[in-house]
Amino acid sequence: MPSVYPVEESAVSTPLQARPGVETKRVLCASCDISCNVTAEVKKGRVVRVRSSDNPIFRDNICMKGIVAPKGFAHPQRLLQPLRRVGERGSGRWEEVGWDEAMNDIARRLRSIIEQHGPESWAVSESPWNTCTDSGLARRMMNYLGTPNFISGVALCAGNTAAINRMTYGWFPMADFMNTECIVLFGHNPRRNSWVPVYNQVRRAQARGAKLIVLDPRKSSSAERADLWLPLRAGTDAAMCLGWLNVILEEGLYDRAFVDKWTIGFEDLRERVSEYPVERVAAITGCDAEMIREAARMYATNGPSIIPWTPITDMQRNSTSGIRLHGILRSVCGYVDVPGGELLHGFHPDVVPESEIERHDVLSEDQKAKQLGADSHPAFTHRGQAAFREPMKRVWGHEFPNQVAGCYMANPSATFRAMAGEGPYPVKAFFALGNNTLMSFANMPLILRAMMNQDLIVVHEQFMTPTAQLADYVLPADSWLERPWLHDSFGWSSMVRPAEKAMDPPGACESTFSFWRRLAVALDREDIVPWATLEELYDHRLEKTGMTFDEFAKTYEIFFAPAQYRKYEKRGFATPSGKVELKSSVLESLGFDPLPYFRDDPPPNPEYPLMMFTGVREDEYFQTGHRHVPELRARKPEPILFVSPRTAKHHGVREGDWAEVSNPTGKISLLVGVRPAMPDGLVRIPHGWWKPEMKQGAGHLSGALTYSDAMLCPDDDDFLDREQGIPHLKGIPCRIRRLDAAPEGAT
Ligand SMILES: Nc1nc2c(c(=O)[nH]1)N[C@H]1C(S)=C(S)[C@@H](COP(=O)(O)OP(=O)(O)OC[C@H]3O[C@@H](n4cnc5c(=O)[nH]c(N)nc54)[C@H](O)[C@@H]3O)O[C@H]1N2
Ligand SMILES: Nc1nc2c(c(=O)[nH]1)N[C@H]1C(S)=C(S)[C@@H](COP(=O)(O)OP(=O)(O)OC[C@H]3O[C@@H](n4cnc5c(=O)[nH]c(N)nc54)[C@H](O)[C@@H]3O)O[C@H]1N2
Ligand code: SF4
Ligand SMILES: [Mo]
Repeated sequence: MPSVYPVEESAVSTPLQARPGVETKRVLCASCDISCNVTAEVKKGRVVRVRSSDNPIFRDNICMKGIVAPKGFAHPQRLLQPLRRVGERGSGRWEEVGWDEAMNDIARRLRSIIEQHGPESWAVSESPWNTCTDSGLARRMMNYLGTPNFISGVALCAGNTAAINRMTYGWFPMADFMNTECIVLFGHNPRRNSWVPVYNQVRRAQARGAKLIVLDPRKSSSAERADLWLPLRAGTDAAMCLGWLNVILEEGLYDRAFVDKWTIGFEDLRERVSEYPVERVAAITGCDAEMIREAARMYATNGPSIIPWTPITDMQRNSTSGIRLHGILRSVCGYVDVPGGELLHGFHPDVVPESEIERHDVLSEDQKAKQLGADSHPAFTHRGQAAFREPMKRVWGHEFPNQVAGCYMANPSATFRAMAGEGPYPVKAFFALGNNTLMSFANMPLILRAMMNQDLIVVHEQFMTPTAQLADYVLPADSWLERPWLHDSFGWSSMVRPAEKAMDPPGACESTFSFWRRLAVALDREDIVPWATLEELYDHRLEKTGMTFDEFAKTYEIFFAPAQYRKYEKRGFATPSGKVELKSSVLESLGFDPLPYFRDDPPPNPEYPLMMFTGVREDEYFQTGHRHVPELRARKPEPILFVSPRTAKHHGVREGDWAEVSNPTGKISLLVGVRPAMPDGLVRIPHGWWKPEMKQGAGHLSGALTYSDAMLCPDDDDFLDREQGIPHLKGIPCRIRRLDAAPEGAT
């Protein structure tokens, strides 16, 4: 997702290298969430090959998931027709219906649920990088119909970070890889087949002499190439940052002029930070004190430095403090909105942002107040973000600027509880678009109960995922090769990139745009989605450029607003004080500690002596997807956990054994991989495993109950971040035991 391209002005297209009989299209790969510019080769109306872009800016950016996409989308298991459930929920029996019939019935049932329980009884989960063409329409539909209960995969990844970053300096910044002198990766591990553009930029920066600091409990491939590797204990990132700040403030390595003029709360921060002397931080993190000092000095004196956004901080007990601490480090060192530092872009001034399509102004204050989780964990809900309305308008020209879809969300755990009948009011209708909800949050047993308790579940999908298996309607989705896209970087940067449609969708597959348009029409509310086609909506968003989408896509591969630095000198920061809030007035007014802190693990439980973290991002798959693609599956047929040789020995497991990992939340089975790079006592669990070839329907769910990491992730208070209510996925007690027999479905 980050902007890692060496252009600051709008860049014009490079001619495509055509081969005889082959048509070439410029597309954006959406097989993961980083959206590389790639080229699709089309023969007789079908994409026959995906290759890298001809533009030198993008040429190195492609991975195996992008290359294999045409085969993956042509797979016999691809959903091609709308399906309606027959029999019990999860019975695995379906009948084919037409889109019109499906949408009319969905509209009728949704209307009746809303009449009976209120609009807030309808919740939607959607991940923007999968649905792409939504353009903010899910939120728009929900806002017009009156429900605040939107959740998303972004609650655990970048969306929540966006919302928390604002608490410090009023926007979610983008790291300037091109000009930086020092890169700090808090756990993040981009590779050749994992976020390849970020990987390439880290390599390029290192090649021109930039330093690399990696903080990771295990020796990752990034750690191997780092100038400094700090093997911190999982889940202690916030404490590490407090230690760095201690060094930076004590040794006077911060940017005094910036701090004096542009920040508030510095003395309070200094006092808080003094509670974390390096020796204490060394004890918490398990890292050498001298190394902590060295890293802090390198970050502060070798600048401009960047701490590129990392998902690792998004998923910890101290996520809010951790994210804030990254912002505070950037700020006190003077790296905000300067070349080589972290840039506050704002939206592109000539393109209507998705936020404007979303129309958060339409949802009444009463309905906003009903957003699930807003009372206990408000940080990214409407309540938590309300204080930014005026400052955002002042600085960025929008009252509700959403970034990475994450700034006005309901809390996922609270939403699942309400769906299960354990909330302040019932949620009885649930729509999932481009999100395998059941497996993509914590406490899968709860999500399962929640789904089984619904009156209406609608899933818009390419494949029969475990989530789809529980639906009333499964509607067939198009793919990124089969639709145009106007990609505005999810509002994170001012960079806008168009993608051409390379081929027609197969069967009755349709886009998310089309789904929302159809729903609006079926509800007799065409006024909510007044654009008849996706292209019409894009034309509307591009009006200021004087071009249609078609013309725009032929002219630009990348469209940037000219870079401007230190914009705060004109309008201040988009915080209530107009300054960088080292002490957050917003957190304070919400009743939380306004200063960053470290909350340690709950007391150890001798029954669960090991710690696990989820997150092996396998090169072959994106999250819970892709397991059906034979070329990819052949490379990685089974889910594998990783442990150190000593831990394996101590717990009686060997390389290639099947083992059960369990804790009070649930249990799953995985193959054992013994890796010297793992520290003792830590178990690394792969995310997102199910097996599309296994039996479908409730009770089976194609192996999700046997293999999904979400079965092991708790969401009780000890394992939720206080301010956001985000689950701690980086340090969960567990135990492992060898299994005598392989589980069902093992190869
Ligand atoms: N091929 C492929 N690429 C992907 C994805 C995919 O599914 N497949 N997913 C994409 C997505 S959505 C994301 S979010 C990114 C995530 O990608 P990465 O940022 O690479 O995330 P992970 O692989 O989960 O973990 C990265 C590192 O964090 C370390 N780590 C674990 N716990 C902690 C901790 O508590 N603190 C610190 N500092 N480090 C810790 C792990 O040892 C690991 O080396 O990858 C993206 N790229
Ligand atoms: N337990 C647990 N939960 C996690 C994580 C974890 O490690 N553990 N990781 C978190 C992270 S980092 C992230 S990024 C999120 C990821 O969350 P998501 O991005 O929502 O990923 P998935 O849940 O795998 O679901 C994506 C689904 O979208 C479908 N899809 C793909 N393209 C399209 C399309 O064009 N249209 C439609 N309609 N559907 C499409 C795919 O088939 C797939 O089933 O999950 C988060 N949740
Ligand atoms: S890294 Fe791979 S899967 Fe992700 S967008 Fe790029 S080519 Fe596609
Ligand atoms: Mo992610």
